[in-house]
Order: sequence, then C-alpha cells, then structure tokens
Amino acid sequence: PQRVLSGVQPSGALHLGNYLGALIKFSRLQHEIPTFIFVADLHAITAWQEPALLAAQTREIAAAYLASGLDPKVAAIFPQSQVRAHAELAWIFNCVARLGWLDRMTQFKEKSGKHKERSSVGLYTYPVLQAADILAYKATQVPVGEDQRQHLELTRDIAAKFNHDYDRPGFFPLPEPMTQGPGARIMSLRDGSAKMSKSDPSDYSRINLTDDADAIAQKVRKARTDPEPLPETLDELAKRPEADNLVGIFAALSGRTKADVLAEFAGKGFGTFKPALADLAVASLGPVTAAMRGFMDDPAQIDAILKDGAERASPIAEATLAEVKKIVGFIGA
Ligand code: AQP
Repeated sequence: PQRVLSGVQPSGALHLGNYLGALIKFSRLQHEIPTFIFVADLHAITAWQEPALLAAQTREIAAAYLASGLDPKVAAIFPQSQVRAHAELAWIFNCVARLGWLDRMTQFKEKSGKHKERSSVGLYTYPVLQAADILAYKATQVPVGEDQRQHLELTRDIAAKFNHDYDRPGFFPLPEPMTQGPGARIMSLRDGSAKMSKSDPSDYSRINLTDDADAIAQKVRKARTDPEPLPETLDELAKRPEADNLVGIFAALSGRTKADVLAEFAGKGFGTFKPALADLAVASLGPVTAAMRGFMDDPAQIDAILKDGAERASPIAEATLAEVKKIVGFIGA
C-alpha cells in the first residue's frame, strides 16, 4: 500500500520555501493516498529551543497545516513526540546506519558550521530519526523540498541495509522523494545562490507566512534582480539565478510551469513582473495567513486535533516497531 509522510520543524517562522516546497503538496495528496503529517518537535530540539516558544511554534506549524488545506479527518496530523515509536525505532536505526554515511551529510556540515564539536549529538543523527519517521509508516512517498534529497537517500540506504542484514527482502519499502515542480528549491530574495531559510539573518531574504500584504509587496519590490528584461527561453533564464527564482515562485504560486510564465512575461522588465508577482503572492498567501491566525486563536482545538492525529498514527507506527523488534531478536515483542 502507498503512504505519504512528511513533517516540518517548529524551529521558527514558516516561509514561502517551506510552503511551496512542502506544505502545498500535502493537501493535494491527502485525498489520493493515506497521508501522515507531523510537527517535527524531536528534530527541532537538535538546536536549542526555548520551551515556551517550542510549544507555541508547534501549534503554529499545525495551524499552517490546517490553513494550507490539510483536513484532520482525512490526514493524520500529530506532534512527532506524541508517537513514541519514532524515537524507539531511531535507536535501532542508529545501529543500522554507518558513521561514514552520516559523515557525508551536507546539512550537518552546514548547520554545525565551524563548531562541530559543540553541536548536539542529535543534530548529527538527525537523518536517522528522519528515517525512523518515514519507515515507521512504511511510507512510499515523501513530499519535501530539494534540500532533503540527501536525507531521503540515507533513509533508502537504512531501509535496504535493514532488509538485507535481517534477510527480509521488501520489509521496508524504499521511499521516493517527491521533489518535482518549480517550488522544490526556493532561493533567498537577496541571494540567488542561497536557499530561502528560516535561519537567514535578513528578514528581506524570505517571505514569511505571517507577513502582511505590505511586507510581502515590499520584499518582492526589494528582491535582488539584474536589469535585463525576462528572456524567452528556460536556458537563458537558468543563467540568471535571481530572475529564475522569481519566475519559479510565480510558477509555483499559480500552479503553472516556468515556461508558461515566460511565455506571458518574456521581454517585460521587472518593473512589470515584480508588481504582478507581489499581487499573486498576496492573493495566494493572504487567505492562508488569515486562516492560520484563526486556528491559532484556539490553541485548545489545535491540541485536540494533534492528540487525535497521534492516536490514529500510533497504532501503525507501533505495529511496525513490534515487527522490527521481533526481527531483531528482542524477546516479548
Ligand atoms: N528554500 C526552500 N525551498 C523549498 N523547500 C524548502 N524547504 C525548506 N526550505 C526550502 C522544505 O520545507 C520543509 C520543512 O523544512 P524543515 O522544517 O525541516 O526546515 P529546514 O529544512 O531546516 O529549512 P529552513 O526552513 O530553511 O530552516 P533552516 O534555516 O533551519 O535550514 C522540508 O520539506 C524542506 O525541504
């Protein structure tokens, strides 16, 4: 059977990259394939989080899920920490994954920076926990942004090694990343070579889901570009990272292809394109932001939705964990 699984960390305000790379895909998939979407609070504490802020941000991510169209009666929406099997399976996978595999993870290198020895051990084993998130549900499809591809490869390696070492061909499926589409890699509005990110110190580098119409319009207006009009072809566009990014955002927000957007705007300057993009962004995000605020006004309702989601997800993850324990040779499983 097919299953979709994904999650977002409650480690800061959500931005347009998170929305277009991940969130927007969830609500489309939920009606086609059983869908499990969690708030990755266990992952978030790999870097320090103020406890009160972590709780607030967990509810904010849940509100963003609901506002972007996830239906809690259709998809299971839950906090990662409320389904114990994730952490327990992660331990077993820590013993399957090899140090050499984790040493190659570029996100750890980027996030630990120059202070590797001061990073948490959790940050290092982060992708192993991610493998447990996915494989606890034997998920087959994982809608994520391009930046998560390497971690998905690691999940596939862990699944394959487990199946091989314990001689259980096909026990874990090898999940497929769903990273297609123009929203898979949204870049910073200030630098076409850096991804849009929560941790960028410049707020002008990103559009936050909580930005109002004026802030969105101003950020688009100030977005870095070159002076040339938009080109005719995708090949030409690819040579201009900032222009490419803005066209990609337009395409993702309007559900069109970049080629289609170029067909409309080729030959036009940013004086025409940027206002059109700002209008589109405000029209697309405005209702999401408003709905998000509505959900955030009722934290008790969010908590109830998350608890219900955890109760629906737990039996599935527990069943996988019980099978795994038996396969490994733990008695009583
Ligand atoms: N720029 C992006 N373009 C497309 N997708 C993106 N994602 C993140 N940035 C972009 C996708 O959003 C989902 C949730 O990511 P996360 O909560 O795990 O956060 P992250 O990957 O650490 O990315 P952030 O938001 O930029 O945070 P920092 O600054 O801490 O690195 C994932 O599916 C991710 O691919």
